[in-house]
Amino acid sequence: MSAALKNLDAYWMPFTANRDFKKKPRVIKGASGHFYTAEDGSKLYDTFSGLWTSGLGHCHPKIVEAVQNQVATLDYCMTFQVTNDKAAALAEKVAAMAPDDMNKCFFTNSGSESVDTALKIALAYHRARGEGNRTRLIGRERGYHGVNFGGMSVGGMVPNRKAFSANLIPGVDHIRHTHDLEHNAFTRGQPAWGTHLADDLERLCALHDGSNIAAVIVEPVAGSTGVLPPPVGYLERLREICDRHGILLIFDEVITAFGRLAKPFGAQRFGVMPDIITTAKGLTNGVIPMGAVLVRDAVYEAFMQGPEHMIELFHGYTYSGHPVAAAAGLATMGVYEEEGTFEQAASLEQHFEDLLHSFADHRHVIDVRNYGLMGAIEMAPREGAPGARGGEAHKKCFWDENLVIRNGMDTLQFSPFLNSDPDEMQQSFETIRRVLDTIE
Ligand code: PXG
Ligand code: PLP
Repeated sequence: MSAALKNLDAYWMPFTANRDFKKKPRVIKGASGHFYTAEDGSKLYDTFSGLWTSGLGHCHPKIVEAVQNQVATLDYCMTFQVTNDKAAALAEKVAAMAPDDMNKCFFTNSGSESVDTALKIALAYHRARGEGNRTRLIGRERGYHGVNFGGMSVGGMVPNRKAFSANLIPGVDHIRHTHDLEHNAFTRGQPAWGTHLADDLERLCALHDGSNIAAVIVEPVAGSTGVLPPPVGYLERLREICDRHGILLIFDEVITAFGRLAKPFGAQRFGVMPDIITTAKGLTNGVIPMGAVLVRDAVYEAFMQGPEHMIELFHGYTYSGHPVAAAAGLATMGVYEEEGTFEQAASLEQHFEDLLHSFADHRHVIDVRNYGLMGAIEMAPREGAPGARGGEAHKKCFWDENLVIRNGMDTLQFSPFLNSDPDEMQQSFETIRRVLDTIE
């Protein structure tokens, strides 16, 4: 490590095996396009677009320029009772990209904040309409909705919840997830089996009475848990059940928005209209932290009553609508349009799917899943050591092959750049196969 970085003692790294990492650290100090640069100057190809964040590649010159200009023009501006031109322009831009009558945009600083904001909007919406009895929130097993208390509670990631079990917010239930190897292994795209699992929601409506349920939150394609595309007709059925019972449907699109599914929003790809959409990540290409919650006109209008001088929603973050983040967001939306990024993402899907599914014959592999530019290769766990095989694959790629991949336990996840070079993509999968061949 460099002289300046003698060790990482002071640094408590997020979602990391700290002791293991610090035994043999390798720190990134730069990035450009599709590659990171390590401290020793070596270049690492990034198969994960940051952390699902950076679909346009790293240090895109147009976004860099916009951020540099903005930070020298208006570095910060309160957005409570005052606001700035960039936040206003980005809200207009993103609302215009959103489906149908989803025209209002509330800014946050991350996906976790977007989720907690959406849950609060859902609860306050029903109360504003005189249905304050609608307090229950429904999530899904294996769902990931960030790490704040609301999102953790509706989320279904067991290790993320385990230490906080007694303090999860009350009044939350979960429908089942849709992962079933017996029926769905090696499906390309949406599985045909599993649509009926949406009926779990009907069961919870019967149990609690639907009139007590405020909202259901799902990822259109579950990402963090290892890429679970929705069964054919599943999201449609959730929408129908929500309509029947007056429940708000929230799509958590922190991963699926902004081109990952070759459309501005997954809602458009699936043709299913939610009431609220949460976003982050691709909103600024990961350059500056920012999230946004989009709501349909009817949701917003429900709040716009009472005396006009009064605040309608007692919620907001110091950095909601930060001008530098918003400038990054505007530049990102500009590049998506100018470079035809979403069309480019669409044109890469078949190649990506074929590369992923070429692993179906590998001795370790028990499932391959994909949708849009989201993909996963699930390996069988090693006897008595779940996660070891995936961890070893990650380390070998990182250390021996200068390739950054992401593993959740024994599932390798892929989030290629929306503007990937097909040959680079192929090369990265050839490397991964070589690595998987060498590990037990
Ligand atoms: N909702 C969804 C659907 C997400 O994917 C969040 C909320 C939380 O966003 P923030 O910005 O607070 O992290 C996410 C984040 C992985 C991985 O390995 C995915 C996420 C975060 C960390 C790891 O797939 N997604
Ligand atoms: N804690 C204290 C003491 C604060 O004053 C504030 C904001 O003013 C917060 C927490 C919340 O911070 P943020 O708005 O950045 O989420």
